[in-house]
Amino acid sequence: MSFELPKLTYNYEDLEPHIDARTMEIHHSKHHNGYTNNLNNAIKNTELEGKTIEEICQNPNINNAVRNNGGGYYNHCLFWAIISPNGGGIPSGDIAEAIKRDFGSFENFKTEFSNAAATRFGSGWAWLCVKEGKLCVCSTPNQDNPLMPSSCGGNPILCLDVWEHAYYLNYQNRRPDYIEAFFNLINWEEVNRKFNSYTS
Ligand code: MN3
Repeated sequence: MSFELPKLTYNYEDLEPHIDARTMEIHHSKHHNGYTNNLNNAIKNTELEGKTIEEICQNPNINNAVRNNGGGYYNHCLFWAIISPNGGGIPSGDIAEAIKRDFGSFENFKTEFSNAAATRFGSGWAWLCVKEGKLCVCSTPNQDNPLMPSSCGGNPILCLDVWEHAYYLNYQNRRPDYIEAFFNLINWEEVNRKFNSYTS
């Protein structure tokens, strides 16, 4: 069994004007597809073949090819799942209560997450994780993620890709505008489902 590029539940143009169709097409069909193929090649005939992507990311002995492409595979799978043309707004349900409990307010969470995304130098990701039942925000370089041993060790439930390939066609150097637009796409129902899967 090898990893497969996930099909999106929306069309490339459906996230406009927040993420443009051309960026989505290149990001999914070229970048994510590349990580997927390179991951499959990097684990072929090794002890990692047949492991889940979470097990691969958590393995402390992975080489750079597996780390970069396994991270790239996992991170983009989560990213596509937690954005939606029908997303945005403020969360409700258990995740809303946990955000209020752990950040004080939704606005405080938004500020902390946006700062993590804006201040990640170069290429990387911003994350909302569940760690020991509590929410936390962090960022990682390159295609690393919180599951990897050198990172926070939480379970990711929300992420934002801040590589330039994720926004440059539409936003050029205006990363803060892209971060603000991302909040119009967050699929809070899906984030809530992931939150509950790690807390109940
Ligand atoms: Mn990307």
